[in-house]
Amino acid sequence: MATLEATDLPTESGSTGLPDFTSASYKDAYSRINAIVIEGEQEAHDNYMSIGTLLPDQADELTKLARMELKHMKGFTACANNLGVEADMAFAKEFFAPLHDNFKNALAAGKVPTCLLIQALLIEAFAISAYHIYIPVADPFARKITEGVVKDEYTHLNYGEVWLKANLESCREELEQANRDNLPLIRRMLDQVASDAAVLHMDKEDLIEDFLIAYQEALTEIGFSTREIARMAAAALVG
Ligand code: PL3
Ligand code: FE2
Ligand code: FE2
Repeated sequence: MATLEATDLPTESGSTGLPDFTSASYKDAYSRINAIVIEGEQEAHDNYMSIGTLLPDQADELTKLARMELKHMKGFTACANNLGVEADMAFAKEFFAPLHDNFKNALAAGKVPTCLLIQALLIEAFAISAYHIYIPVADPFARKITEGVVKDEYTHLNYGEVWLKANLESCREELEQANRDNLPLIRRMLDQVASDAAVLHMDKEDLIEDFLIAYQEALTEIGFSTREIARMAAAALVG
């Protein structure tokens, strides 16, 4: 019978059910997960500033959202410092590269709906799910910071919903195409982060479930039908 090596299992400290935040395996996984979060917050800042160049009358509002992202980035940087971990930023840049390229191309083509779908819907729903699942298993310092951040991320998701809802009839097809192009990337990113997340006691199925709830709720709010949403979600299976 195959046996699991003790080193393959997430470590635990005492009887709390929480991971051992001081173990080498925890710090190793945290160096990549934390870097992903820092890079994600930095790119979110840059993306909202970029969207503001396409929507000049929204620039002030978007600058406010962007500032919140920088605050998030600083908060998560403090989380790594607190644990004595150095974030692996090269890994994180590569992790985001495909999605980042799609955003850049959409921006260059002036495609506001695609930019908003990538940043305000997909990335924010991904962040919301990750932060939800992380909060109960985080160290006390990081938990407090993450609880504050997750509230802001709903504001960002809501910003995208409001704009896309108001413009749905002129951008329905673009959104369906943007979903086909980018949802498979999110699926791949979830797969890539799963083993490190497990070391932090974050479950992959929980992450997927929470992501799909946030994303589907957003699409419903924007005005897509149940059938259209099912078709859009299926893009993650075939992509
Ligand atoms: C936009 O506001 C934020 C974009 C961030 C993307 C987050 C990706 C999350 C990957 C899994 C992280 C678990 C949470 C750990 C926090 C240190
Ligand atoms: Fe953020
Ligand atoms: Fe955000």
